[in-house]
Amino acid sequence: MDLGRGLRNVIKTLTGSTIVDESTVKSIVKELQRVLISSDVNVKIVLEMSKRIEKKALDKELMKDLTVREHVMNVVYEELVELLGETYSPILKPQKIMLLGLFGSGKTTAAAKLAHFYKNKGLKPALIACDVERPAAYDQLKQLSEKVKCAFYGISGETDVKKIINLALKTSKEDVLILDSAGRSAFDSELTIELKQIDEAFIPDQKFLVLSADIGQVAGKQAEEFDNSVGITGVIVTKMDGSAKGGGTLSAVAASNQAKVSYLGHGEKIDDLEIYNSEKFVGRLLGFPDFEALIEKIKTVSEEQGIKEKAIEKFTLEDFKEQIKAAKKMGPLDKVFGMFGAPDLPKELTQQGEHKLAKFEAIINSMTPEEKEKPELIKKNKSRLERIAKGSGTESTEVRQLIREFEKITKMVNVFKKNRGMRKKVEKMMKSGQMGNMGGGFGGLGM
Ligand SMILES: Nc1nc2c(ncn2[C@@H]2O[C@H](COP(=O)(O)OP(=O)(O)O)[C@@H](O)[C@H]2O)c(=O)[nH]1
Ligand SMILES: [Mg+2]
Repeated sequence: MDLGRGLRNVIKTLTGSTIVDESTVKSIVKELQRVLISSDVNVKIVLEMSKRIEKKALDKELMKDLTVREHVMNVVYEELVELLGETYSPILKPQKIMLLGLFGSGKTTAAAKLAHFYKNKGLKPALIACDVERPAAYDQLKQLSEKVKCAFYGISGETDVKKIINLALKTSKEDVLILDSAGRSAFDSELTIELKQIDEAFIPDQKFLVLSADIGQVAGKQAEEFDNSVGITGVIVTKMDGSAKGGGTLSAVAASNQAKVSYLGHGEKIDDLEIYNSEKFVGRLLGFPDFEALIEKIKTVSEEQGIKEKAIEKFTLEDFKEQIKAAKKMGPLDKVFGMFGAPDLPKELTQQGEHKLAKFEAIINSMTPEEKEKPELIKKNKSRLERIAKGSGTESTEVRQLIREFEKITKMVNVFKKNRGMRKKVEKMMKSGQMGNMGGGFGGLGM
């Protein structure tokens, strides 16, 4: 199953390129469509996603430190995660788990796999046989419990699920109780009644719907039906080993919005279970083994970029307020700014007493977020001026004065920002600890 070869070849052509050009993006999208449609993903969904990928790949700004190839792959990845669902984090504490699903979907096998999984995580699992429809079900689960080497609860021949559950709840001492229920060949009211009985008697923390990967798009409807009957908290997709259609099942589950794909089963053995991981799955679907590493890199770069972008943001009144707060702790402002080599600071500001600074802070607190962003709104508007003055217990002349001073500061900050030499000097001082507690205070100045 190498669905992604075509896609890999197109993406390869991007190595070394420095711009994202339309024709390459188009051919990537075309290959991706082929991959997804042959994985039985709904055609309409694929076409919608294609449009989004094209637009995002061309519009989104290229992150610094990422190659064009990585940029495009990231866009594709984000959309595929949207399509196929996010990575699942299993709950690793004592709990009661109920498995539900139609005949042959892999419930009983999944019950044993989960028991094995939790056992490996250091918890004590137990299996409870509540498939009262098929006589052989009891033996099947009992044998599996021997393989896992875990506790087993059941009453051979019993048809009342409540009796079995009561026995298990009374006598078990294990941490993770995993209940296997009966299926049907199709969803019906009889099954609903039985599932509700189990739900009420067992009171599970988690209800996993077990679906076979080969059912494809029908998975969405099943997720809905089971969710409407007793509610589901997650989905286990089994038989991922035998079919190329896993994408169809996963995307249908994600699109149904009922619950997340939690685990994937890929074989008949008890250790053929994995936690659903979107990086891994998408990488495998597309045939990119290095996908996880790429996503890690992108996460790091975008975090750094986030910090950088914040640093060059516009200096706002909110920042100004933070500066005032910091200044109150630091002492006379002129001294502080003097150290930066900025002697031309407005005298009115540097000589403000503490009282004045406190007033300024109160004034800024009385502004709306929009006013803080655009103080020019206040300057020309008498009712705003008065409202802020009243709110902060000041005069409108004082509000005006604050805005004037803020404007002066903004100008100064802009000059400062442009002066790389000065910035370097400050950074060095901050690093060497000479500025001590001032570091935090001046971060917000956008330096
Ligand atoms: N290849 C493969 N077979 C599986 C997987 N899970 C279950 N099976 C097989 O599918 C059949 C039905 O599984 P079972 O657990 O009894 O389904 P149930 O009726 O829902 O309890 C059995 O033959 C299992 O061995 C899987 O992940 N991969
Ligand atoms: Mg079964």
